[in-house]
Amino acid sequence: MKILVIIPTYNELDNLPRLLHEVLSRNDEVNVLVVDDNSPDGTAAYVEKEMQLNNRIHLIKRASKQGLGTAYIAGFKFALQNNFEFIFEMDADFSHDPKEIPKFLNEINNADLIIGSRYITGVNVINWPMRRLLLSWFANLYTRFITGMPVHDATGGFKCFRRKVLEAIDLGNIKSNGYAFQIEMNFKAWKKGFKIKEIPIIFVDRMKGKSKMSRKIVREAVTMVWKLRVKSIFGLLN
Ligand SMILES: Nc1nc2c(ncn2[C@@H]2O[C@H](COP(=O)(O)OP(=O)(O)OP(=O)(O)O)[C@@H](O)[C@H]2O)c(=O)[nH]1
Ligand SMILES: [Mg+2]
Repeated sequence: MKILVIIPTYNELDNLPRLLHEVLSRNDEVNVLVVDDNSPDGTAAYVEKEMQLNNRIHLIKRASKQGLGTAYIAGFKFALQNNFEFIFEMDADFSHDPKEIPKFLNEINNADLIIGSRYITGVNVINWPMRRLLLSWFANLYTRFITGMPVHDATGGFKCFRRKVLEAIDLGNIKSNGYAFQIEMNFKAWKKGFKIKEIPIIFVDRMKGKSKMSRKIVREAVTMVWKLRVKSIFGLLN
């Protein structure tokens, strides 16, 4: 069983040392790929140092900040080239608890994509300001309504894909980069008939480092759900 946890980073030096330890120490079969966008805080240099001590750590260094979506696409391509079977998406900021990884691996036996969901058992979000929580919650209601996709947390970023899902999706044709990226991947997997399962997670707001959320990312998601719906109606989704 080859497992890869992809962690995109931009200035996560405050979080990454402990996160890498927690992810890698729990399961010998887990590899980690950090996709860093030339973080000014030296995140990549730290990873390079750790790579010398542990061959389960991998790094893709990109020249500048290019967004979460393209970072994951680069990570997915690495996963496919290197024969990984189970591929995780995970944030670096401890919003996603490494202890949950075994649960995902257990559930993926009966599904193709596992989504860690903040909204299937009430609202499992800790320390978010009410404004941010409402935005996320309504964004998910809106997404479900427009796309018809039976997913309660379509914007979440703690997920595990089976390799065949990533093989089936045209990664060169993924258009979105922020939260919309998560929606687009889920929607395409769902439309291709893959089995998606949501499992409850508790999401904790970042304690350290800075948020990279922006209005642009929200706007992108608002229009993307319509594009996905229209394309799928006309059979143009690939
Ligand atoms: N490589 C790369 N990683 C990014 C980029 N933007 C965000 N990230 C990483 O993606 C993950 C999620 O980003 P966050 O800033 O936590 O975004 P968020 O979870 O929506 O917002 P907060 O938790 O409030 O900060 C983190 O590990 C970030 O370091 C980017 O442009 N490039
Ligand atoms: Mg975060």
